[in-house]
Amino acid sequence: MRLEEHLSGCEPDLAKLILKIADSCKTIKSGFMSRQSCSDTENVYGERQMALDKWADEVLIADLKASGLVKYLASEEQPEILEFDSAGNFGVTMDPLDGSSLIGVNLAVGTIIGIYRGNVLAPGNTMVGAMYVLYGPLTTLTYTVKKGVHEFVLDASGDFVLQKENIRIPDGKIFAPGALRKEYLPGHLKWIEALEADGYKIRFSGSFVADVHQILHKGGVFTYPGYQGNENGKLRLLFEANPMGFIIIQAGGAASHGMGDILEVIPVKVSQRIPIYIGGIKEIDLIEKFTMEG
Ligand code: AFP
Repeated sequence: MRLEEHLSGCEPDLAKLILKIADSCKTIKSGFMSRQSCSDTENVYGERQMALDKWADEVLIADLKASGLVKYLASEEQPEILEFDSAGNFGVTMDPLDGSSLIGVNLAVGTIIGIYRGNVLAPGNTMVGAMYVLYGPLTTLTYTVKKGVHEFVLDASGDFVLQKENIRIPDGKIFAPGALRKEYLPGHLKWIEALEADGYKIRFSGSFVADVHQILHKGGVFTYPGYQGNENGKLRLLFEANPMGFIIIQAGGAASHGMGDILEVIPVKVSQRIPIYIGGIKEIDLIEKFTMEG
């Protein structure tokens, strides 16, 4: 089944928006080849290339502006929320190319999207949909509109076709821990030691979207915690934590900042950072217990 057909039961404008973003992601995917995956360097023809993350940002901004569906657009690459003169009223958050520092070493990267009605400076639990596209050996698109989490793969004819429907996060013993161990806060260290004692294996690629995708399929937990000197961690609430947390929660998992649900946080600024724990409910319950104990 193609993505268009799968979205046929969805509210028409929301379906159109998801399809528009899917098309933009196909353009981004083609850019990895045509733009020689260079980052502010010269390609084989001696032409100067714009960094792929900045180019992907321009592709999405242009497409979403032209769609007439989006009024507010917040991008990790832009300092302010963009506002379009549009008939539609969707708000979109985007990380155009998460993990972009890995492009040079050919590891998986992705595009992360959150969809709101109206402004995006709102708690994650007001999202009406979220999706990500992962550019790995295959290009996959995972979306939710609060009716399950579904995954599509880009086939040779350029269509996203259904690969897995109603994904549920399984039990698993993988952990993807960001930040430096010597800078862990006490509750976090205790939690990491508990996971290690329980036989959890490390799988951390440096690409949040790829690491969370693996957790969605194999179980376990991703974390980029707050750490000494940076109690809010590294990753962004609007662009990374909320959309991926929303998807994992829809798949039966949980998303926490260590003290409670990430999706309940009221953002105060676009670039807000937040400690992240995303994955299975039992791992999230445990970190919240350890964090509360101090
Ligand atoms: P880039 O987009 O600059 O590559 O950053 C990726 C990222 O935001 C996220 O995808 C990773 O989980 C995290 O940074 C990795 O951070 P460290 O480099 O500190 O491990």
